[in-house]
Amino acid sequence: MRSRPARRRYEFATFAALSILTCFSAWCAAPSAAAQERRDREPNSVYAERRAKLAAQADAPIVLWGFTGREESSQTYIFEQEENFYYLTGHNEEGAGLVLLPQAKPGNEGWDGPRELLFLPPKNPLKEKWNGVRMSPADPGIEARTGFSTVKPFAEMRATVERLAKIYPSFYPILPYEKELGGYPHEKEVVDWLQQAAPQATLKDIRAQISAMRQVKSPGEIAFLQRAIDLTLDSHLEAMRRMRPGAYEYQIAAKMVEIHAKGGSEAEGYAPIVGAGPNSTALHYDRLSRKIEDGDIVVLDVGAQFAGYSADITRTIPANGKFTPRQFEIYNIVLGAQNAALAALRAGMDLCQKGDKSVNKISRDYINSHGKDLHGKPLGQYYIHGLGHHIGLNVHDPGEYCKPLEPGMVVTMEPGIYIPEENLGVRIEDDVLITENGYKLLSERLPRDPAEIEKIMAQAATQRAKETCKGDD
Ligand SMILES: [Mn+2]
Repeated sequence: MRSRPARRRYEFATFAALSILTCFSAWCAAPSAAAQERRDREPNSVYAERRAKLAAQADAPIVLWGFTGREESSQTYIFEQEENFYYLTGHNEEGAGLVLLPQAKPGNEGWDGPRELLFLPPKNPLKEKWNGVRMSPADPGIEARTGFSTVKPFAEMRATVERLAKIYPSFYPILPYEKELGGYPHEKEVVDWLQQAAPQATLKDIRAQISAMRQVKSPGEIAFLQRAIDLTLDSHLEAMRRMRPGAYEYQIAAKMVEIHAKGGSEAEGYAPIVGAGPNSTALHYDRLSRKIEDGDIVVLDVGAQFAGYSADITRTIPANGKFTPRQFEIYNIVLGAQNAALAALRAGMDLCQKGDKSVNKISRDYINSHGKDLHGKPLGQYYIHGLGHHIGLNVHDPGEYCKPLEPGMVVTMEPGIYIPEENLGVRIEDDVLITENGYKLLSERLPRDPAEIEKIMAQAATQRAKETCKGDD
């Protein structure tokens, strides 16, 4: 699920305290690593290829900003780059800018400067004492490190745009969504700035072109997604083993987050959802405050992020290890709907609401033709969201639902039935790579079969009982 990621952060206070402490140590004199860089990223050549591919689709300069680092005032906020900017640069620090020129026209176009420019904030030793080391334009080897042959101080970005405005009648920023009132603040800020620097220029939107590229994943992106998914499968297996009446929802979530972090995940892909009993019917339930009761069904929608890429996995399990007959019935209808969609899934199909290519419709038809609610009505009315969405740098990556799926796309398959009247919600969510010949279930290792889930839970309960006995001796 999740429409926008609400990421869980480490405590800023601890982070700041550590920064201060390290400044008194020898590290302060000779800092070795940039604090914000990701542990893993793709090679610079991959980002450079993306920029070239994007620039080839534009007839005017593309002008983008990364996030400034002032996007959130929360004390637990840790910087994470604007996704489109990251996709094109692999740069994960605050206050950067990017200008990409279109392919040069034959003859003298009036510009003999570089065709790609990265702008970074200047070195600020005082700030670095608090926040750690950042890359800056004057750093030796900054070109090789960033993969840009031209790296300039951010303050020079405006003069560059002013010069370009004399040559090009238009620019390509990412325009704010019109449907949002005034647009997201970041996008609006860039556009305001651009209109001041180049008041005569026409602004065109580059969002669709970047979004289309982001939908088809590179081998490196697929590898990162698989890492995020593998950690998530580990945490879900552990949640199945630990689940029992008396535990609190947040305790289960905390264990899952710990497993992600231990395995190298830098953050959660989204705020964990662990919803027991009535909470199983709230799609994005995030209070996690309920003491799980005997007889509850528990929806666990929890996913790790690795190197910026988010898994999105949901399992639904019985709190006491055994589905009631009604829970079992509804679970199997959701599973049947997922299997029906998977059976038809391949390139060329889509996630549209309607149509004969829609795997979404296949899952909905299955749910409407199996089982009934307490009033004898079909269950489709309780399937209140779509079958799936793209995942990637955002857990809800860009992607048009009615566009045919292509090899290299990674989407979720997540039918669900939520019946508040019965305190019964079931969602099963897996992550799938579309391939040339069909699809690959990237989350296959995590059981979906209810008998298999009950077996894992029973084995863990036996083990727990043994350990309790030992403790008594
Ligand atoms: Mn999802």
